[in-house]
Amino acid sequence: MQEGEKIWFDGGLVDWVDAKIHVLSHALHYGSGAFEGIRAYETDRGTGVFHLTEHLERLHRSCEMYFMTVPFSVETLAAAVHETIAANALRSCYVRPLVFRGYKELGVNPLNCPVQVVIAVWPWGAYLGEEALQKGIRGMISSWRRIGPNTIPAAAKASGQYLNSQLAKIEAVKHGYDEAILLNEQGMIADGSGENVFAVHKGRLFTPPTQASCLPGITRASVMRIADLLGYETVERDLTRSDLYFADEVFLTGTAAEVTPVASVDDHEIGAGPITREIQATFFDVVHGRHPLSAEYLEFPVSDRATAS
Ligand code: PPE
Repeated sequence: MQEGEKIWFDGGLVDWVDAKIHVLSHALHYGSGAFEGIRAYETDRGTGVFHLTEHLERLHRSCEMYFMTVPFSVETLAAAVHETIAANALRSCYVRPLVFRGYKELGVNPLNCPVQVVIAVWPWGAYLGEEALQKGIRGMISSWRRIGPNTIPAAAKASGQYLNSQLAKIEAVKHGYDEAILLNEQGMIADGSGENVFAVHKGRLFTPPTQASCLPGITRASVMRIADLLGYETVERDLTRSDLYFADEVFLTGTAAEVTPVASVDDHEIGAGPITREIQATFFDVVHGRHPLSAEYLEFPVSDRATAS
């Protein structure tokens, strides 16, 4: 990770090296946090943050699941994100807001622990490697099942969820694959360890519904809209692992992963196909401010908005 200058911590900027917490913080022991992954992209109008408000609204919802009252409004956090990007002099970056239970007492009951908020930004290139964006990754169906609606609900992007993702990712990497795809308890495709999954079959897109225990991805929703504009219908329905093996194309979506083709699943060759490429190219046009959807999807600091109008 490339070290930056400043991190926003509980209401103001502190030096990167001073953004520290106590080792007995509740979140460290029990996973009691919720976070977001957001990307900011360089455009002709300056740095635009992709779906900033929507990400922060999801963060507020994730916290509500665990009765963590976020001490800052979505508007305050949005301004803080722009402020943190500017303070680190970055034109494009990954943005990581994290809300967590801090230091007061230990024991599973989190309710007496303070709720703290940090926002960090850093440059983060292609999540699964530059080559993956072109050629696609090697995916593996994990032997680990995805957390479910009555264990740890996927709809809240909580820190503790990612132990499930880590088990799957470790298994995939140790077996020589790039990424894990998890099935839910019913045996249907749920999610990648950090991405949503799409299959292309005869010119139509298929993706698991949110009831299948996938994260309701913001990139997923954006890609469905982009696909629609390009004339491709998306069907949300349960997918089996063989639906992926027999698909014409498979790709992953996520803030970090953007639109990444899947070249094979469990060694069944699929290859990066033309519809994935078209959607990926349009997605990059949108995020870099070169598409009619950019105006709706990218958010700029309020002062820039005033200058631009
Ligand atoms: N599923 C999972 C399990 C997931 O973690 C992500 C995001 C998505 C789907 C896609 O959601 P969205 O970003 O709203 O399109 N994963 C974040 C964290 C990755 C990490 O390694 O950290 C991300 O992409 O920022």
